[in-house]
Amino acid sequence: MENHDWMRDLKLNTKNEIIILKLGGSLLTDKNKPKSIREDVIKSAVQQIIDANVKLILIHGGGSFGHPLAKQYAISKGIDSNIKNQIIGLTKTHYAMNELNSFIVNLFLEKGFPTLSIQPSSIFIKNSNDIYLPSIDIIEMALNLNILPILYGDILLDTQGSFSILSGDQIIFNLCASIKKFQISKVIFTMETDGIYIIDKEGDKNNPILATDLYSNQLEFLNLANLEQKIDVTGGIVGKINSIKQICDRNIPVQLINGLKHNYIYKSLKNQKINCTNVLIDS
Ligand code: IP8
Repeated sequence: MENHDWMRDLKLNTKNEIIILKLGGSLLTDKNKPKSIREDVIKSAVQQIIDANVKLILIHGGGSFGHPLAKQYAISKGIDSNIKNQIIGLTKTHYAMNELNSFIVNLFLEKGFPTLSIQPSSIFIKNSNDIYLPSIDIIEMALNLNILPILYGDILLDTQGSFSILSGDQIIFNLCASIKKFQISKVIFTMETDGIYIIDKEGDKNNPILATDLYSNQLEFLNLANLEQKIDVTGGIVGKINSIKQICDRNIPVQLINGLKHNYIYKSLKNQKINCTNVLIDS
């Protein structure tokens, strides 16, 4: 019999694994109408997370809550005295994100599921181009207590006397770099499509195909099909691919799934097979 490394198996099985799940803002809200919630979609996502009952960190995006205000007051460009009421616009953007977050947190509470809402603008700091997370302790302590930490795209204050927007994707990347007490088994991005669509070399431009399994080193060479930009102040599909690359550089696989498809969030959390884009780590 082959010499089996049981100790290694044991270590693998007892790993303290967590998943990071991002619910995209354009999935949760109607981007055509400011501050409009897609209640059925959010309720279904919350129920699937509760049913899956796995250790995770939940991040949600801004959609029609954060993005229109961030755009109106040019928050991501930083302080600008030419923009009337920009500081009040900054705080309005933060408040709008809190409103969306409270709606989600309340749904968990109604079902008796413990969550802790963590305001990213209170724990992240910007210094020039760098984003810092001085302490990960609160998040790790919540996970230890089996409380679901929920974070969201937010405003970001800068030590240089300015500010910016902190997207859910930037939060995820920082968490991947900072979490030490848990092993992140994968990051799931939930969107309104099945994943990344590409056009084959000789392929028909009008007939894009879903890239189901990709290696992270293929990401920069993709012939992307879904390039259309949304109202997103933080970057569309190209921005998403950059975030995925950074996560994969930390040896964490990424899955892009359709949050509108029946039970896909549940199935992804339970590692069941679904039609989606899997970004695997190249060896
Ligand atoms: O939707 C942006 O977060 P995202 C948050 O994850 C704001 O990019 C405040 C616009």
